[in-house]
Amino acid sequence: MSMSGSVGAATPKQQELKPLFEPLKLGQLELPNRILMAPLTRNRAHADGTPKEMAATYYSQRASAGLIISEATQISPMGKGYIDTPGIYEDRHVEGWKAVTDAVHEKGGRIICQLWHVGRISHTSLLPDGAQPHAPSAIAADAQTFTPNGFEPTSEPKAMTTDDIKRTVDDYAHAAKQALAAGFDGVEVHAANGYLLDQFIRDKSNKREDAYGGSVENRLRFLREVLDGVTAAIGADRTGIRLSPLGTFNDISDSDPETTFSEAVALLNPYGLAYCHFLERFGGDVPDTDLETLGRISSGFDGPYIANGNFDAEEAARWIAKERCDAVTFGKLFIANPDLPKRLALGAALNDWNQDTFYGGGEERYIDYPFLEEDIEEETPKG
Ligand code: 8OZ
Repeated sequence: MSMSGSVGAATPKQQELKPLFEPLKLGQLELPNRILMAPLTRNRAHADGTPKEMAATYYSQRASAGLIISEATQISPMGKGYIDTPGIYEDRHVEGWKAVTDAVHEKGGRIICQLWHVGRISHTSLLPDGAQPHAPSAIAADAQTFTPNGFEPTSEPKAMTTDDIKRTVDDYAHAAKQALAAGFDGVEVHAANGYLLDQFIRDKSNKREDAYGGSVENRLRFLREVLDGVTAAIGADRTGIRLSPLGTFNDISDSDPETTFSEAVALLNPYGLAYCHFLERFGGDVPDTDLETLGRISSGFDGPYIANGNFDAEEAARWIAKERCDAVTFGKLFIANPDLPKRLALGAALNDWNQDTFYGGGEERYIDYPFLEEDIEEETPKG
């Protein structure tokens, strides 16, 4: 029996989606397609930050992605900002993640770990000994987080000392090594969405008067030190980065984002990173972003560029065909369709996602979204 879809001439739809199925090299990583799984917070880890067994099922079900970027994973106890997110600093975290990376590799996939420090987007109830969250400046975010008591406003942060900054840089490097020890194929430094690195970069949240604040160069100093630490620990060709130059999530903004992020991208170039990844659009009730500005900023990056933000497959293929990006990450589509590349290759229908089970919960709508075969079996009348 032959696979339908691989027989005969390609349909117009298959022709349109062809750019998604070209292989791509990102540093050390060789991807068989450009349909990547976005980092997705799911809040299903053990309270101590160790991934649960079902995470191995969840990620390995999605191993046909060109690349899986893990959910945001804290680099230290101070990096945590939400209930039941995973960590990658303790050896027990490494053991837990090893089961995940092994399962993905057994299915022929690739997975990297997104390294996360939330900074001021946290709550004292989530931090060691009820500590105040760390931030560039002692300015609370007008934002909420979910804690053991439900949604709560984020706590008043304290301005990090230079010793705090040094320790945090070391925590990033340590976490990167732990990620490789856990079998990840690399890491993505999360410098987006109003978390710690982004808080240093943008001038709404960084009012420091020392070497880490003021000029754009100074606001980028912490990012530079983190990248120095991470790339020295595991190599630039296993390190990617995620930025959200026009994002406003978590009460963040910059008075001149094009200058700030063009300089950020110029800073990245000499490292020879595996890739740069932007959130370009945010969906929901967030106003449309200026895609032209984002295109100018991202085109300053010398290496592979990955776009994210509510793409459907057709639009992703068009962006790749016109070289606006090299690959696209899909979030909600991968939550609901573990076999997304196959469905797109065959022009098959897509499952809908259930928003109520994105954050927290158990196996339901985590590891039970149907594969194509199951759909067909269910829908084919028996006898
Ligand atoms: C949604 C809920 C909690 C965290 C991000 C890590 O925005 C997140 C996140 C998203 O990058």
